[in-house]
This record gives sequence, structure tokens and C-alpha cells, in this order.
Amino acid sequence: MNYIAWSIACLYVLDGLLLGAFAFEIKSPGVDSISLNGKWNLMNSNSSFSLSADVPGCVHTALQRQGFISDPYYRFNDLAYRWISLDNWTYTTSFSLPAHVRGKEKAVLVFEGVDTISTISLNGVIIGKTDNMFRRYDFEVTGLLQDQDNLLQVWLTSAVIYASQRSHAHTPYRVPPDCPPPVQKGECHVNFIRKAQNSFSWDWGPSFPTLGIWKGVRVEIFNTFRLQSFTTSPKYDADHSSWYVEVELFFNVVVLSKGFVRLFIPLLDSEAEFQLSLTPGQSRKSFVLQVNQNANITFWWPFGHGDQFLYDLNIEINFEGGETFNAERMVAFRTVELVQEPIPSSPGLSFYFRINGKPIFLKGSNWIPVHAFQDQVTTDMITILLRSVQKANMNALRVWGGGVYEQDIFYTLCDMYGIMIWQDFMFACALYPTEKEFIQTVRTEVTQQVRRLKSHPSVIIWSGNNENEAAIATNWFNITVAERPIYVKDYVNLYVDNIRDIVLQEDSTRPFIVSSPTNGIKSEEEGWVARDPYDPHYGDTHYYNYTRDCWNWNEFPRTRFASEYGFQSWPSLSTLSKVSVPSDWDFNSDFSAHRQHHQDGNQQMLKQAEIHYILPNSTDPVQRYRDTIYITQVTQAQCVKIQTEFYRRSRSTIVDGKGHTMGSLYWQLNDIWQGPSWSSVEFGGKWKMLQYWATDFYAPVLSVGVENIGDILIYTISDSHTGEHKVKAKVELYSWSSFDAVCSLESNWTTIKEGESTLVFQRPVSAVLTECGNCTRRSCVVTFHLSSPNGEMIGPQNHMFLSYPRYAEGFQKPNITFTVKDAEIVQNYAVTLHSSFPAVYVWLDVDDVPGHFNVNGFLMLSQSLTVIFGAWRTTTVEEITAKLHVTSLRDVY
Ligand code: BMA
Repeated sequence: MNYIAWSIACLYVLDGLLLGAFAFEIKSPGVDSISLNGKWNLMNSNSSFSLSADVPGCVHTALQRQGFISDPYYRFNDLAYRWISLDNWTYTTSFSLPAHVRGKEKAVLVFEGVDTISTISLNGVIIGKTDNMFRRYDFEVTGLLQDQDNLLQVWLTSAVIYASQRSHAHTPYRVPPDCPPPVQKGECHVNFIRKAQNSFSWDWGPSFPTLGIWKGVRVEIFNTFRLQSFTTSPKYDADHSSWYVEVELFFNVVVLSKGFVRLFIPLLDSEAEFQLSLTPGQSRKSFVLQVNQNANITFWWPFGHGDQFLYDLNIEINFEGGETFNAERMVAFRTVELVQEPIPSSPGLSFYFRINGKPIFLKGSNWIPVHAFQDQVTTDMITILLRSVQKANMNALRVWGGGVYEQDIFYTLCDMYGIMIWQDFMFACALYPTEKEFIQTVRTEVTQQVRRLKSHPSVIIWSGNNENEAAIATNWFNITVAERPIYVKDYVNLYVDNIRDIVLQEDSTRPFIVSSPTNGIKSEEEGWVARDPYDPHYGDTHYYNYTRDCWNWNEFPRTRFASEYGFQSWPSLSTLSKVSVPSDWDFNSDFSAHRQHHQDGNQQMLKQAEIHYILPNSTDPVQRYRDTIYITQVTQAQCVKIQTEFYRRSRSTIVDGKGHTMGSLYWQLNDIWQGPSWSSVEFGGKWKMLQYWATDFYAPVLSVGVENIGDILIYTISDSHTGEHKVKAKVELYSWSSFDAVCSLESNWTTIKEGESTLVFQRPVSAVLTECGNCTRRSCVVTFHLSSPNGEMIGPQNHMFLSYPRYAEGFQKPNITFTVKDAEIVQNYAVTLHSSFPAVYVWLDVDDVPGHFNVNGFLMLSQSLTVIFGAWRTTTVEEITAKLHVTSLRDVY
């Protein structure tokens, strides 16, 4: 597969030194670590395939790299290659021990991640089994190792067959759902296996139930002890108004060992030394470094609210035997509270995050797995996505519970960029079994993941599952009244008595909620499964409605916190063309139907589009296909903009007892493959129109225009902490046939307050049109922006339509032409557009040249306009000129 789009060489921030301080793999004193990563042999059950395979890796990647299969994402290959996941596969390697490690006391084989069901043997002896891809496994192999020719084998069982067997063995009652909806073309019973739940298919992704060794493998050999992991948790002591850092060290000890631990943060002039005494067995040691009371601590803030200050914490251990250990870890000081308290004139409770004592509105989206083959996810891919998040003015992501706990580098970059993470545990849209072994493996998974991730300041909340409270409450699986108590009991057992219990024990530095959506405290009062977990008066909500007119903001629930909402669109032709052929490029082709995993998704997109726009009708089929992709992206961007602006302007208002919205995380940021989905960034990193628009609708200070009962209302929303501002709204009306404003209006000066949404302009549409003279609802568009007393423009320019563009009068084909020039900044190109008439949703697409524009999908109200394209690889004026396509709404019909 061609990953050019991903490979931007990670120019941004990957300062080796800085990331070094985040390294989570530990070099323990006295431990020899022998990596077993690299080339292994891979064989299927009847030995008809025998090939070389990388570890970390998976069977699909190996088969593709060795030329046994072509790109699994190509056309219908997900179905053609189903056999791979139905077979059993064995990874084999052999290794010798370097002379200096032979004869040591202990040897442990560490598997950072096995996907998923396996039996592992060393030199013919079974050393263990795995059943959970989210766990690390340490198998003691002392006495089994030879100096040379050790044979290590990992016998993987088909996840699909295992899940089916477990489900059939579960006889007392069913644990639904059995299978995904047929449109997803997936496999059944994924809830019976601790594996990425989306790997059996999802409504935005393919079914590739991978098998493999997806993370590193090593042997650790030692005489006295080994340090397995450590955590660093800055905590605030409110009673003494002071900070301390709790450091926990996890050892595996062979013989009694003694020494000293020294902790210090040079920049805060804080230091402490402790005695350390290790007794044989598993040992967890906790130390507290009191931060110097006189030191001035700079907090870590979410992006847009301040800097992401990170301090270097040094850990030094000196053992009596002379062995030493040194580690550096970046720590950050921040507090997080989830505030659920009564709100005046509103029944229910608030639901918002207070970081360092300040209420913060979460602006962002939901994160899904970056690839079906996790071994192919690179740091570059993660960096591109997280940079896109920050560029779009987002400050938060929810790592959704149907995928994977992300790699360390993901959280490290979020720490550095100030992106707050809402971390789900990996359970989604299903009920789950609660047999002893299942609970046991989940307990280990949760303990390990909390310990792995809790040192990251970016993680601000743990959440038990995705939509499983709602699944029981609103009876997705047709459970009878008589059976319901069994499922509620299982639910409480898994998420409350086990997962919550572990999280509360392991981590007191961030809140935990049991599900999303949930009513929070109210759900707890109702026995953890609320009557209506979507109640807008409590907790968070997920809301989707594809059939109602998305321009009608009255349709949206005025929730406390919108953690999911969204609309689908198709990715660009350049992304799709990598996995399709020209005969597929038709909205009604088998390919278009095959890639759509959401029932009626393609029709829903067009129906929603058709409410507002005339659908593409070019007689050239490929042009019509391109235009249809375009119209789905326009529709998605416009719908999500309207909904997000509604949530942002609801932050400080209460209407009919509802409001005080403090978060909008739309569904979904990224894509797992090249197909239609709710994403704003395509597979490969290309921005859809929605991603460009997010930059504006998530701007720190924003003006929003809406129509309500015949009035034009313009609100200002300010996320800033800089106090009060005076602003006025400058409003202009443009007709579709001229670049000169028909009229200009202004609001009075209004004081806007930090953290509030304020009405700055209100006038009846009829009065505005009369005052303007030459405008009707259909012939003009309203533009507006905020201006400060010294004439500065505050926040982005915005606009609103007074009728749907499909009814626009005087709308002309704009005949946009362009010229491209070198912008004289490395890899930046200036594209100057010339238009004959005002144009709406002007969209620039440079095909497969990776990079993005400074603006895109815009309203063009001037004859000429220059935009900048920043490329992520070397390109030329000629290449951009040849590949650039410009489309505006009036061009597609
Ligand atoms: C939400 C998510 C996902 C899904 C999305 C779109 O409910 O949690 O399960 O992909 O809706 O349907």
C-alpha cells in the first residue's frame, strides 16, 4: 500500500531528546533484555503457507508483504480474504543466548501484546496461553532456556472461531448481539473475545479479525530483580495547598535487595531520598516527593487555555550491590474535576470539566483505530492526525471504546499538544459475559492500562464503556422484562464492581464514569442503568438523526455535554482511487454499496443533501461521482457546523430548563480505511471539508448566526480567560450576482464575558431585508464578524443563509480559474482564484498531493482571493497546477 500521504517525515516536534524523557520501556538495572522482534516464520494450520513475518506484526501484513495477497483494502478484498481469519496460524522463531547472560537466576519472556488467542511454547514446553490483546503477558521461563537454538512458538487460534465457541458454550442465557447487521459484512460474537471490537466490522470499517503478535517480544534475564514499570502522579493536597508527586515502582524480585531511591525535579528545586527494601516476589513501592512550597509551579493547560508546561522528574535508584538505575519522566501539574452539581433554573445536574479550577468547554471529536492492522500504524500517522486536531482548534478527543487503547506515543503527543483525552475502556455497543476467566482477564487488562496511562496529564477521564448502559436502558437487544435483571446484574458486575473498583484503587487523579452516554450521578442513583441515559438534564449524550433537516437547530437536544453526534460523507476520489477502479466510480456501483457499512447510509446522505441543495447532475459519470462526493462533504460540514455552533452557544444559557452545554465531541475524527464514514479526516490524512470548518467553529472566540421565529440572532461565544471584551457585530448582505455588499449593518457595542455565550445582534429578517432594499431571502446571503473598539476583527468571519441554497435566486456559475505560485516559504504554494460571481462552498482539491490549505470550502465574495497550500512533501507549481480541481456549489448542476 502506498503510504506517501502519511510520510511527512514527522518534521513537527519529534525532538528525540524530549520524547526520550517519555520513553515508557524501561532499562532496568541488572537485567539483560534480548529483543525477539524481527523476522519470524509464519505458517497456517495445514502448512500450505510458510513465510517470513515481522514481529511486531500480523498475519495479513505478512501475507501482503510477501506477495501472497494484494492490498486487503482494495475493492472487495475484505470478503475475498476472509479465509485468513478463519484459519489458525503459528509464529515460530529460534534464538540463542549471548554468553554473558547464560546461567543467570531468572528468565522471563515478555509479550507486550498478542492478538489474541494463543498457546505459547518454548522448546516444546507450553509456557502459557493468551486471551486478551490489551494485556501484556510475562511468562517465567527459568530453566527452559538453552544456550542455543531455543525454539519459540506462538500457536494462534482464529479469533472468529474462538468467539463463536465461547458464545455457544455460554448456555444459561444469551449475550447479545450475536452478529453485526448484514450491511457490515462482519463476523459474530466479538463480545466474547478481548480484542478490538471493531475488528469484526463496524458501521465505518471492515471486518479484519487479525491474528498476530502486535507488540514487541523480549526475554528478560536477571539475577536479583527487575523493574517492570513505574508511574508518576502529581497530586494536589488541598488541605495544605501544596503539590506532591507520587512515584510507584513495580518490581519482580528474586533475592532480598536494598538501596536508596532519589527523586528530584530540578526546575522546582524539589528533591527527596528514600530507603528501598525489596523482598522476593512481586513488589509495588510507592514514594512521595513533596514539591518545594516556595517553588512557583506553572500548570499544564489544555490547548487554547495556556501552555502545556512539562517538568523533568528524575528517578535515581542506587542499590547496595552497586547497581544503579536512572530514569527521566515528564510530569505535569494540573487538576481535573468533573462537576455534577445543581444548576439554577434547571432540573438535573451539570456535567463539565474544571481544569486547574477553571471550567473548560471540551471542543473536539472521537478517535477510532487508525488502521485495521495496528502494526502498520506509524508515529507519522498519529502525528498528522494529532496536528490536525490542534490545527482545527480542538482541545479534546475521546478514545472510543470499540477500538484499542492507543500507543504510548499517542498520549505523549497529546500531553505535549494539550489535547485532553476522554479514555473509554474497550467495550462497545454490546452486552458482555461475566464468567470468572473473562472478569479475571479484564481485571488484569484494566490494571495494566491504568498503570500504563495514568502518568499522562492529557488523560482527564476514564469511562467504562461505549453505549452499553444505553443498550440495556433502551433495550437494543429485545430483552424481556423477566430477563432484564440478569443483564443489569452483569453490567454492574463488570463495569462497577470490577472496572470501577480497580480504577478507583489505582488512580485518584481523574474522574471515572461508567458509560457514555450516561447520566452520571443520576445513573448511579438508578442502579447504574438509568431509565433514560440520553436525558439532556444529566451527564453526556449521543445524538444522531439523519432524516430530519439538520439546519433546524431546534431538533438538537440541548444537552449538558455532547460526546457524540455526526453525519456521514464520502472521502475524496484521490483517496478512493487507491482501492477502486474507474468502473466503481458511481454512487450506485457495487463498490459504493459494499464500502457503505451503515444501513441506508448512501441514501441518507443524498436525502439530507437534497433538502438544501440541487444534487449533481453532470452527464459525465466520473464528474457526477466527484460532485456527489463533494456534495456529501458539503452536507456533512454544514450539518456538523450548525450542530456544534448550537452546542457552543448553549454553554451559558438555560432554555426550558436545558442547556449549560460544556462539550462537543463530534463523531468522528479519523478513518480506518477508504470508505464513507462520519470522519473529518480521510484515511491517509487528507482533510475533508468538515475538518477545515472545524478550525472556525472551534475558534476561541466565535460569532454564530441563527434564525429564530423570524429574527436574525447573532451570538458571540468566548472561551478565553482574558476577562470582558467590548464587541460589535458587523453584518453585511451580499446578493448572489455581485461582489459589492448590498448593505451593511452594525450591532450596538456589547460586552462579552469569558466563558459565556452572549447575544450581540437581534433584528427581524423582514426588517433587515427592508432596510437593505435590494435583497430577498433567496437572493442574498448574510455575512458577519465581530469587531473590537479599535477596529480589529475578532474571531473568524461567519455567514448564514436565509433560504436553502437550492432555492437561491440569481445564483450564477462562477467560472473560477486559478494560478499557482511558489509562496516563498518551504513547500508552500499560493493559489490565486478568480471568480466571475460570488461562489459558495469553494473547494480546492489537489488530488494525492499531501498537505492542506489554510482555508477551504469557503464562501467567496470577492473577484480574486489567494489561499495557501502547505505540502507535506516536495512538490512543484506544475504538479499542483495539474492536479488542482476547484469546485463550487453552482458547478455541480
Ligand atoms: C456511535 C458510536 C459508534 C458508531 C457511531 C455511528 O454510537 O459509538 O458505535 O460508529 O455511533 O453510528
